[in-house]
Amino acid sequence: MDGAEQPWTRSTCPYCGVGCGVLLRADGLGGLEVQGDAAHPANLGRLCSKGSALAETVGLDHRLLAPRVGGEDTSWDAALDLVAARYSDTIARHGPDSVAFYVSGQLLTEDYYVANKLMKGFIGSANIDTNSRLCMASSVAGHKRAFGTDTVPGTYEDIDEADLVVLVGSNLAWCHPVLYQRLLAARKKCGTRIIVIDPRRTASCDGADMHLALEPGSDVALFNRLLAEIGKGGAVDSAFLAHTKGFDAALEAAASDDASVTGLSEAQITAFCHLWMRTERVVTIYSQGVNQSITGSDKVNAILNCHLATGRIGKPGCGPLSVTGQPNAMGGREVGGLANMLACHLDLENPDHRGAVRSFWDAPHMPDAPGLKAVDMFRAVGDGRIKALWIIHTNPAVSMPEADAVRDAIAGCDFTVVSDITAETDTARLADVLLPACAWAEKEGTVTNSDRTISRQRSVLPAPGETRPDWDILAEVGQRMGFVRAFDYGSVSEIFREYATLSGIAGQFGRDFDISALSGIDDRAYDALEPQRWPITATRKGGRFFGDGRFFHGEGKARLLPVTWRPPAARTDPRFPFRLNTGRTRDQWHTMTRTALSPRLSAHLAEPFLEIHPADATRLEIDTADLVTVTSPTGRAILRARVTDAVTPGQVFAPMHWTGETAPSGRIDALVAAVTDPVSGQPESKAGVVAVARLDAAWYGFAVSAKPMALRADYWALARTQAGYRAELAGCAEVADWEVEARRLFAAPDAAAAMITDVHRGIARVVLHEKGVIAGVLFIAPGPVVVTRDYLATLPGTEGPDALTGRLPMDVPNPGPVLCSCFGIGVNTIVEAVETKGAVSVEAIGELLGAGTNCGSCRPEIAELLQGVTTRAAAE
Ligand SMILES: Nc1nc2c(c(=O)[nH]1)N[C@H]1C(S)=C(S)[C@@H](COP(=O)(O)OP(=O)(O)OC[C@H]3O[C@@H](n4cnc5c(=O)[nH]c(N)nc54)[C@H](O)[C@@H]3O)O[C@H]1N2
Ligand SMILES: Nc1nc2c(c(=O)[nH]1)N[C@H]1C(S)=C(S)[C@@H](COP(=O)(O)OP(=O)(O)OC[C@H]3O[C@@H](n4cnc5c(=O)[nH]c(N)nc54)[C@H](O)[C@@H]3O)O[C@H]1N2
Ligand code: SF4
Ligand SMILES: [Mo]
Repeated sequence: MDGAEQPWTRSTCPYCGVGCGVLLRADGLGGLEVQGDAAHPANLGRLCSKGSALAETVGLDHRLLAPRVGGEDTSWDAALDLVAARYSDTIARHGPDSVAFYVSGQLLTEDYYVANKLMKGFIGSANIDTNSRLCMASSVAGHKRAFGTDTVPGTYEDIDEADLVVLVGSNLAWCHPVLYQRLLAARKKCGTRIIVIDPRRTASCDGADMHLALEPGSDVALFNRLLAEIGKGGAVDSAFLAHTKGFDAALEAAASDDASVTGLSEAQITAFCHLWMRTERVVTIYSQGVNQSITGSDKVNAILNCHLATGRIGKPGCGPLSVTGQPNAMGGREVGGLANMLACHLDLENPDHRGAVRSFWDAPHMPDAPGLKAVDMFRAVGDGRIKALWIIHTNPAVSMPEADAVRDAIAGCDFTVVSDITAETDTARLADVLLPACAWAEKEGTVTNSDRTISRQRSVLPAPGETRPDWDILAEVGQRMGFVRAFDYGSVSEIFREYATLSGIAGQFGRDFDISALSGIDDRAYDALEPQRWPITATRKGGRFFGDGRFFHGEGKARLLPVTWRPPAARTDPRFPFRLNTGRTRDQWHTMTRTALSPRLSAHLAEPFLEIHPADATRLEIDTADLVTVTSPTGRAILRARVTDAVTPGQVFAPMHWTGETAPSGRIDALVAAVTDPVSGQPESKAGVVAVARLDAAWYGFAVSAKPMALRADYWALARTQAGYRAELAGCAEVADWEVEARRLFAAPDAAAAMITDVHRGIARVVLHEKGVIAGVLFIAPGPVVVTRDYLATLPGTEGPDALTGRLPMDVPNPGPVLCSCFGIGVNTIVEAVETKGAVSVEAIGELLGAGTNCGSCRPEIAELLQGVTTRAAAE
């Protein structure tokens, strides 16, 4: 097959909630070509570093290709019969609430619909919850309290048209990079002001007009001050207020709150309030710094209060915009994936809604009370109330708070099923039954992004091995449990039609989510479905909500809510003196099962780290690149120290990505307490408390190899490279013989060894050659290993004459750590361009080197580097 002659297929990126359109083409060799889709309204052709590297993540070597029971490959029939029998049997003996599904905002809408129908309609329990509980639950709760429904009012075009964009608890530059680039483009064109509200300085602060580094968890107090000022300062829109209730009570609560808990100066607070009030067209974008808090729902309502009081909602360039994290977080909300909702924004606890869904599904029994929310669900797994658990498309043994306890709970569950694309995850390793799912480019369906745009995912690669789409696996189990007719789906489009029809019933109840105009689409029209924003009815298509003042509470009015600040659940004390903040890095996706396959993406930040302020580091005698132990009341981690004033004293930040597969001591959720917002049930993943100390390591190591390594050390972190693998290591006990250890590590007992050792200085270097080329290189030092890592990483598979020196030959320039992952351009190359070639702007560097000109995700970092270099030059 000649790849070049294949037509491009339009699909959607499987990562973040921006929902970028991609063009895909199979290369005929099992691989994929990927481009941005210029015709998709979310990205107009742009992709970020993760989207650009998608082709590097579709290989099959890590894939789960057949069902497994008890670790042995088996047939689909055997595996599905077992799952159905164990579920039916458990329900018969212990009732429907003794079983559960834990699913994901990365499932396609059709997968999600089937899972929800099976649990709520046919098993008769509401024990289906999703990782969106860790992500969007507070926004859902806030929206429902304010609007009467879970609606995102605005659109991405509002970002283009706004005069002020406020980012609250959102590192948009790294987590929604294409939207961030869109914001920067708007700023370039019309001077949009940007305010970032985040306890730490992030890449999103680069170029912002104001960064308010507020105390963690104090957002309610800040927005309450804003509301109080709005009340005083005449920014109230009285005509719009007629469409709302609760203004006086909300204002009274706001006025009683104390903005000093934000830790911001009066001048900062006043400047923020004035800019916000003076600017009519303001969009407030918020994300996990808002949602992942025990006051997450209140934070959301404090923000919504300000938009409602000023009528800045549902109009061009105005409004609150909760950006969704996962590609189908929004679709999951629409389809009723959370334990307290029904499909199409219908309410589980409303008897009319329940009755309508039940008769539509012809369901035997429907639960009338919400099921267990994620944290409670895993507690129930732990104490034996849940006896059968099916985990689909998520990795809770890593991503749930108190992850060690969750891991133990899953391991101890009577019967655990995991559907995944790989068996190599912390969760999959605990499963009794492992079901192989088709991956992103192999399956069909729809997703909804942050601005309600529904897009198609389309398959371009054949389903490898025995893999099947998630909806198909779920429907098969439903049928084998005896619900033959309800789950007799022949295709994904059939599920979509059923769902669209149900949304029409929701529409008759006056719900916002109505796509009933699509209920009759045939397979061809479904195949050709263009990206479009809901609602999609005979009379209405897309657009904004609420500009007309019509809301979804009883009398059609919105609610302003009286809220007041509460501190995070955990308090720092002398035993745990630091506030632990957690979040994301630019080039990794969650638990790294896909992005870590890409050498390019792995080059950005290759191991788990802890950002700590220089003052704290000095006090604790921690140097940059030291390893530190981080201890909380629930767990312990070892991380690499990154000494930086991006965090304020007393606060530390760690990424969420590393796992038992990539860095077992870096599982940060082991340290996060499972405390939740009482309204939304969302855990407080951003405000733990920890102690930090320098690790008393006997040795530090750095290794590169052609094949996977047999890593065994107190600390290790593994990453892919173009030539194979690289690993950071450290141990607290002396090692007697480094050659023996290297042979074990690289599984190369007969390799030829070249070595340098200096026992007194604690230095060892071992290079192993097999068949004349390097199989592995191990460098050991008493402290953090100083070596040109990027050079060493190129050596496996080469003759590598200079390997023992660890230094580049004189004629090879050292590019330094990779900053631009699209073009693989390192820090040193950029610095050189600034210092010797006069490239003094991000644009000039782009013209000279290409860096930052593809996805743009690294532009904030280039700007920061540039500033550092030019400041240094000025000082010299
Ligand atoms: N590269 C990358 N992109 C992603 C993902 C990924 O894994 N990798 N995941 C996707 C998903 S599912 C999600 S949910 C989104 C998340 O996207 P974001 O929410 O933007 O990302 P986070 O890094 O989790 O957190 C955002 C910021 O909240 C700040 N914060 C912490 N506490 C507070 C507080 O009390 N108040 C305020 N105002 N801010 C606070 C943190 O310092 C952090 O910078 O990203 C999506 N995009
Ligand atoms: N400390 C801390 N913890 C957090 C957060 C935080 O900010 N801080 N953020 C939270 C948030 S917002 C989120 S969204 C969660 C995310 O956390 P998770 O959902 O646990 O993380 P993922 O790595 O996205 O897990 C997806 C799994 O699905 C598998 N998979 C991929 N494609 C398919 C498919 O097509 N079908 C099936 N069946 N499986 C597939 C992947 O291999 C992977 O194992 O983490 C939460 N945890
Ligand atoms: S911004 Fe990046 S990760 Fe998000 S959808 Fe677009 S290409 Fe994918
Ligand atoms: Mo998320």
